[in-house]
This record gives sequence, structure tokens and C-alpha cells, in this order.
Amino acid sequence: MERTTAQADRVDMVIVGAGFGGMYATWKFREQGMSVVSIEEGGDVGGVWYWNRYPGARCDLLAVDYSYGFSEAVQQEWTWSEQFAAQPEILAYANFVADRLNLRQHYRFNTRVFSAKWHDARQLWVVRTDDGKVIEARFCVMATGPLSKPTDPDIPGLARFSGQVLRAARWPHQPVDLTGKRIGVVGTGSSGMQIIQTLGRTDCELYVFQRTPSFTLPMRNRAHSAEYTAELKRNYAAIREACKLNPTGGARPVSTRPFFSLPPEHRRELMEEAWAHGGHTFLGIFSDLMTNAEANEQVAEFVRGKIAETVDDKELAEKLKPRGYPIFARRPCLDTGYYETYNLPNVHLVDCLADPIVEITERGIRNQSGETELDVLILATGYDALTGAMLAFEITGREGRPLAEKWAGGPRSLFGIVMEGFPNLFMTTGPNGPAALANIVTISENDVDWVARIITHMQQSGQAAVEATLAAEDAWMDQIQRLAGRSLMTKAKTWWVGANVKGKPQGMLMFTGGFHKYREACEAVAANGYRDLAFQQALATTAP
Ligand code: N01
Repeated sequence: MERTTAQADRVDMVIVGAGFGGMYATWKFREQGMSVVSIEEGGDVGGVWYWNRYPGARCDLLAVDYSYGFSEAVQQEWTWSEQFAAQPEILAYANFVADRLNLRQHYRFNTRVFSAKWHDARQLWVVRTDDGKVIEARFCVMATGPLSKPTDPDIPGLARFSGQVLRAARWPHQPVDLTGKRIGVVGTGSSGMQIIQTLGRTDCELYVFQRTPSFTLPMRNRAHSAEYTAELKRNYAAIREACKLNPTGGARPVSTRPFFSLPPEHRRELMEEAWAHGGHTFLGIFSDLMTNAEANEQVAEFVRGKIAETVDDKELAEKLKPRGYPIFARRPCLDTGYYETYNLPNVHLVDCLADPIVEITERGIRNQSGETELDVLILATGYDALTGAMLAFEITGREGRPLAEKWAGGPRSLFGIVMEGFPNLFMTTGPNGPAALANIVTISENDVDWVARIITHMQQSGQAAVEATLAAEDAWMDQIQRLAGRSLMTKAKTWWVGANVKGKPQGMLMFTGGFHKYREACEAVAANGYRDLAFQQALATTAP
């Protein structure tokens, strides 16, 4: 590695993150002949799967989809044991990829980025890390992930609690013995539900502090047979192609049938079939689920009916039924016996809508009606999503402009990848792409490949820096707004619209048009002669 001054290392590219985006970027740009330094706060690779080791953690996207397609060696040598992989298997996969592709040599683990500043005259990024090191790089890739900055709940008294506090998003690396404990779980999103359905079946007293009930569908996970795996490995090329053309970035069924185009009994039959089949099949049976409020409500009512059939105590079933927002306007969860958990005598629901939490005390949680004493408090209260990780450190662009200023009204960029005013800074699965609405791995591969093509173009045409034009960025953001305006996805208070963090700008700023359309838009940039991008020639002042 070259040293330009007494303090700074000089490389072609700095990559932040060792999740799926960062690992792929590290491989891709190294293969493109660039010198790369990759930085990761965690102690090893895996991103969210490195941190989220809570009981029952599992990905609710098919493992086959939620894995890299860029390396034939990786996909042939790795074998998934079941349809929906659990966290240890996904983390083992990340480690396998790092070993197989020799990625760790580029990483500085246990290191946080402190600031990243663009130097106008030298046309490079100056990146400072918390160990006092400085790296200068022509390019910066922020693979910081949409869900990597956890948030604690806005409840007074957390520091007062004398028991053990565990966070889903920062679960201890050593086993935690919860046998016989009185455990409180705050949060019933994807993380909370997985914890509840897992711990509820163990020897403990489990108190679920539910504010907003979430909808969940049965996962019906299955082990892969040897024949299935062999078939899969023969067909990977076709599967990856199908993922690229799918709105979800996964190989999932997509319907062209509007809900009301079918008679009621046929609709019911399709819903029953999808329910019995499990997974996200249910989301793909009608084409207008997220645009027709009446259709959405009928589907929601079907699911509420399933809750009533499953939960023995009718009063309890009513409390678990989500109401007041469209189904799938909060991220759909997939469960394994979630509602059945509430039939167990050791599982207790505290309905925080009817009986709000007042404070956390030394002994437990106090709701309006009284105190629940706890030994352990588990927080599954979500993330400062989409923008939290990028705004957690200082990023300064052209002419000294802070990113926090550019994003004061919410994140703005072209595709969630590149921004006006921030030359040679790229994001993977950034906030204005499909981000958390489609398969993160497919999006990561798309984004990194897109950046690689732009850099190749720059090398061929002798350009030193690139950013989005303001016109292209505005047009993209307008398109996001137009699409969001037609979708029911904006009609619930969730992290999708920034509603879970106090003071955060509100609104759907992810692209809701589907991964396939997003990919088409990315592809169109080169086809249109790069007019959406503004390039800078090398300046006379630029250091060699
Ligand atoms: O977080 P969330 P998550 N008092 O924001 C509650 C991905 N993921 O970590 O809705 C009481 O969804 C809050 O209640 P409310 C996936 O994309 C995937 O579960 O604000 N409750 C809510 O119930 C997912 O969407 C997988 O009323 C409080 C919960 O905390 C994303 O990560 C697994 C509260 C937060 O839910 C985030 O999921 C896990 C308070 N003061 C995660 N403050 C899989 O692939 C917050 N809450 C399976």
C-alpha cells in the first residue's frame, strides 16, 4: 500500500461494510485491478448476520435467492440445508465466501469510520477511522446496509433496570442462559416475532409487550433433499436470471390477476392454497394487493380469520389481530407457529395499545395498569433504517457540503447509488433504491456491477470523478414520489417511511416500482450515453 504523507495510506478505493454488499464490492473491485481497503465495525464478515444472533434468527427470503450469483465456484461448492436458512448457516456462508475468495486480507475489522471528506483540489476522499488512521482513496463505496443502526425504544428508565438487557441487533456472542427467567420482549416486528416464537417454547415466563400487532404468514420451512440440491445447482444460471427480472429480486411467483377479477370462492381457494404452501407465495397471488385498498382489506380479513382459528382464547386473538393499516404496509413476516405460541401457559401478551407502557423501572416494565417484574428485558425495537448508518459519521462532499445538510429533508440520490455533490461516492442498497423492499443480495450485485461499469467507463474516457446530475437525481426522486403515491405501502407507521425514529423526515423514499424496473433504470444510464452523470476531468492540482 502506497503512503502519500506521514499519516495517510493511499489506495484506489475504500469500502465500508462487510455485509453482502461490502464483501461483493471488495471482490469485484479487486478483480478490476484496484487496490482496496475495506473497513468493518464488527469483528468479522457477515454484516447484519454477524450482529443479529438472537434466538430464532432466520432469513425469511429463500436461501437460494438470498445468496450470491456472481461466483459459480461459490454457488456450486456451498450447499444450503433448508429453504429458509437460520442465522448460523448464513453467517457460515459469509465466512465460506470470505475464505473461498480470500477477502479478509483487505479488511480492517473492529474499526469504525469516523469521517469521510472529499478533497476538491486533489479529487480524492480522505477517510479517517477511530483508530486514528487516515486513508486517501479516489473512490468510496458505502456498503453500510439499510438496517444496521439499532434503536432503543423511546421509553423512560431503561438505564434504571437492574436485570439483564439484551438487544436483538447486538446479541451476545456467547450463549445466554435464559432458563427459568421472567423475560420481557418489547417489539413485535420480524425480530421480535422470531424471538417470541422461539423463547415461548422454552422453560421461561415470557411477557410480550405488543404495541402494534404485525401480520405474519406461515413460513413452512423445509429441508432440502439431495435431489433438490442437485437440481438447484444444475439450474443456478436460470434462477439468477429469473431473480433479475422479478420485482422482488427473488424467484417468486408474480400475478397479473386483480383481486376482484375472480369470484369470491376462487379467491378464497387461492388464499387457502398459498397459506398451506407457506412462504411469500401469498404475496404473489393478486396483482393489486398494494394498490386496491378494498382488495387489501379482504386479504387482511382472511389472515385475521386464521389468527382467530389458531389462538384458543378469543379475547387474546382479538388483541393479536392487526387493524388500522393495510396488510403488507408493514414488512410481511414469516413465522413458524407464532400465533400458536400464545396458546402456551407461560406466554403472556401485554397489550400496550390498550395499556401503554409508562416507564422501565428497576424491576421491570410499568404499564398504566401496573408493573411486570422481569429478570431479562429483550429489545427488538428496530433500526434507524436506510439513512442511520450513513449519517452516523461525518460525510462531506464537494465544496465542503455535509451529507446531513443534503439529506436534511430525507435522503436524495440517483438510484440510492450516486449523489449530486458527492463525487466518486457510491452506496449499495442505498435509501432511494428498492433497498429493503427487494432481495438485498440481488440489489447489492446490481449496484456494485453498475458502479464497476461506471468506473471502467471513466478509466476508458480519462475521467477523474463522477456524480449524479441534479436533474437526474430530481427526476428519480419525482418518480419515487409518483410511485409511492399509488401504493398502500405508505399507509402504516413503520421504518419504511421513517415513522419509528423521532424527528426523522417522513415519507416513502425507497423505489416501490420493483427490482426489475429499478434494474432497467440503472441499465438505461449507459444506453443513454451517461447524460444522467456529471464527470470531472483530472485537475492540474490532482496528486498522481
Ligand atoms: O424492527 P421493526 P425489527 N414501545 O421496526 C416496537 C428486517 N428483519 O428489528 O410498530 C413499544 O420492524 C415497534 O412497535 P410499533 C426486516 O426488514 C428481517 O423487528 O412502533 N414497542 C415494533 O413492533 C424488518 O422489517 C428478518 O408500534 C416499541 C418493533 O418495536 C426489519 O429488519 C428478521 C417501542 C420494531 O419492529 C426490522 O425488523 C429480523 C416502544 N417505545 C429483521 N418502540 C427476517 O428476515 C419500538 N417498538 C426474518
